[in-house]
Amino acid sequence: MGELVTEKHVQYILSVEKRKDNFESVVMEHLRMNGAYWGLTALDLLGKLDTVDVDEIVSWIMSCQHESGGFGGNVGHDPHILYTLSAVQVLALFDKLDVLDVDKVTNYIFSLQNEDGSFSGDIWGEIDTRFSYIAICCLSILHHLDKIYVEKAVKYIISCKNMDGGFGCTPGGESHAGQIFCCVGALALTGSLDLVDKDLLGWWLCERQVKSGGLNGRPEKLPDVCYSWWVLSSLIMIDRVHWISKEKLIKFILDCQDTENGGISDRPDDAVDVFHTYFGVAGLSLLEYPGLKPIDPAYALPVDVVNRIFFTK
Ligand code: GRG
Ligand code: ZN
Repeated sequence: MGELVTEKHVQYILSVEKRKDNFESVVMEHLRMNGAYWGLTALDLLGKLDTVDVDEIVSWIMSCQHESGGFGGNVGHDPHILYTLSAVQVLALFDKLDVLDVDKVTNYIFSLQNEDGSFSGDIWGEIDTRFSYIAICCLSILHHLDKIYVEKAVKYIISCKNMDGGFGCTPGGESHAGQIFCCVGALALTGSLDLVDKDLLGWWLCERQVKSGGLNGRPEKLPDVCYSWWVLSSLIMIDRVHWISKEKLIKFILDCQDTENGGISDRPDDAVDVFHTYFGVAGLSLLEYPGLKPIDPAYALPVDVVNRIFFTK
């Protein structure tokens, strides 16, 4: 089995951060804030966060903040809760949370909570359990979970639980590993994991491992490196990670590397991108692959960053 080509991945991530004129950057323009989170968290897990210009990134992040308190995907773009979490996470990586006007950000998040406890992603109102997770994760990082109706938020998430033990994006929505990560993560962060049927959900999640060792996001679907994050982090949070083969999953992720130019793809021999590079590295970190910093499965941030948030003050 090959090894993780750490140095190549570092070079790949740094090159994508800088490039402004290639296809991937054009596609990524409106999600640059998410891209920054994926790339920079991967760099940190690889032990190379010190290779970037912190001040430049922090001032770019702050220039993406809207007067409502939310962040856009790039300068001048509309705010959305998706980019707001990425902005807060990147500031946490750099230990720069103190540049934030915490009331402004937390008021923005609270403004998105609905009567039934759910969250909209922005003023246009789309509701999804992704946004429940994001709201809870963001507020928890900012020590302000008390700003929202937590009990109602938990109740809404539970209303999205299915007979198979999984969770969907709204009540009655099909179980999908991505939504399961969001719901289990939100329940973990609010101390409500007792509301999950761990054996039933663990069974559904471990069935996501296919012959090649990779994980898919739903029955009958193809395996994809990003599910090494969505599925594995959920299995860890409910304490059932020993129900899959870690060795086979490590091999699958390593097989998705571009060993020449760096980067990780969704499946072996596909084109690499920053999203799958991050989730491949994050998955390997959860699998305790040597040389990587450990990552927290609920906050999706390196464990040392989470410890700094909660144990220094
Ligand atoms: C901090 C890690 C982190 C996340 C923030 C945005 C978010 C919260 C979570 C997204 C969860 C989610 C729904 C992930 C799934 C993404 C994905 C690969 C969707 C593809 O779905 P399909 O149906 O593909 O197009 P399949 O794999 O089913 O064929
Ligand atoms: Zn994917």
